[in-house]
Amino acid sequence: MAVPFERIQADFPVLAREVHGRPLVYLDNSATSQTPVPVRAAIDAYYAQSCANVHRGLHALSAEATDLYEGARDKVMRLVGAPGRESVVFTRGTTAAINLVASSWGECLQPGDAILITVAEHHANLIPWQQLAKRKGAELRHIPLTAEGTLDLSKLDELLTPNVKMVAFAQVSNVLGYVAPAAELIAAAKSVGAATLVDAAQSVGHMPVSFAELGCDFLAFSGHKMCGPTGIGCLIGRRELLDAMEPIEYGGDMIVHVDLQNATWNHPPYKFEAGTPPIAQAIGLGAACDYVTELGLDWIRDHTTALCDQAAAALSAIPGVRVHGPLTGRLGPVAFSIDGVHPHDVATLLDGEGVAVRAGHHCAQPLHGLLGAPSTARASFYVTNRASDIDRLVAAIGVVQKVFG
Ligand code: C6P
Repeated sequence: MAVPFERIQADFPVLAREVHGRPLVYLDNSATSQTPVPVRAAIDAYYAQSCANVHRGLHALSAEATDLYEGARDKVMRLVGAPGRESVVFTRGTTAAINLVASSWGECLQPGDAILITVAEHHANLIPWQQLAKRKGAELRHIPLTAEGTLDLSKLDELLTPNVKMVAFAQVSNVLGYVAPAAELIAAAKSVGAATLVDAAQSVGHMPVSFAELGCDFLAFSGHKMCGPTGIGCLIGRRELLDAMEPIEYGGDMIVHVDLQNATWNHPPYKFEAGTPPIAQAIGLGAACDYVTELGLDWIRDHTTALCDQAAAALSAIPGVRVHGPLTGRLGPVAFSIDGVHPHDVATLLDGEGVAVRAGHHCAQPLHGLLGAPSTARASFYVTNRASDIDRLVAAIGVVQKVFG
């Protein structure tokens, strides 16, 4: 069911503010989404009433904080269909989750093994595998793109040889906005016995995502792109793999027994959560899980896709403007270039009109090399947007083109 914009306005007071004397149009959601009142209230309630460390104290506040923190884990488990709460590891974000897998699971790689990713990956799902491949004498292979800017699976059989041990890809590209054929990729990876990691930074909280239904081995995402706070994300992992993996950080809470020479590890997820965790942030993430569930993940996906389709059509109809990636079916980001104008100038002039977009390589430098544009401007849509935001974007692009003649 459609969510009325009045409800969204009430939940996101920031939408009423002005920047540079113009009403704000926030189109940088793929970088970080806005934070609704219920999420901020959950964080505030922890600090106001239950602020204490978790898993340690025998006093009431510590017990409350532990319940809130572990309750957030249950909410994440339900949102993404994780097989159990021990499969939900809290991390700093997607980047930390993928690095954890590459550093720990990656130890099983041998010289001559291969890792398969795509040419469109965010650096967070590229550099950890590059470094692992170098360390282990493994090969890093890449799935190419079609001319339209979606994944080209026509050569998958050639790329997916039996020595491929990991297939890792973004479920939604943070530049091209396509939704990857995740089920097909995971099934193909399984057919050669490869493990799979889904970078769900741009998909969890944007569409229904189920770890169980996908059948992948690892899933990584961040709180701050799905109405949650910064500084928190998750690695969802298959229990057998998490059991077999070594921790990559050592300290409090991740042990069972320590003597002066040796230590034994706690079970997952605690084995991977050394030290005081981001307690308030995890509680905020739990509230964000409630929030996106209440709005409805089908509605969020349909609403966002409809806005992306409209934006891609409107932008590509402007002479001198080029949209990168498919014109339909995108989920969130719409990257574009304006002839003769540097994307940083585009973003600066749009900001002057009250329209917030991102410009740069969006942490996907190799992809931008392939696009033939060292950087692009990117408008990205989410629950806080409506069709009139596209009108404001188009009008502001008119101003940019006027300034640059
Ligand atoms: N992309 C963007 O503006 P972190 O920074 O760890 O929360 O998320 C990293 C990350 C991983 N994968 C994908 C597909 C992503 O989009 C991101 C973050 C932001 O596009 C910030 S660079």
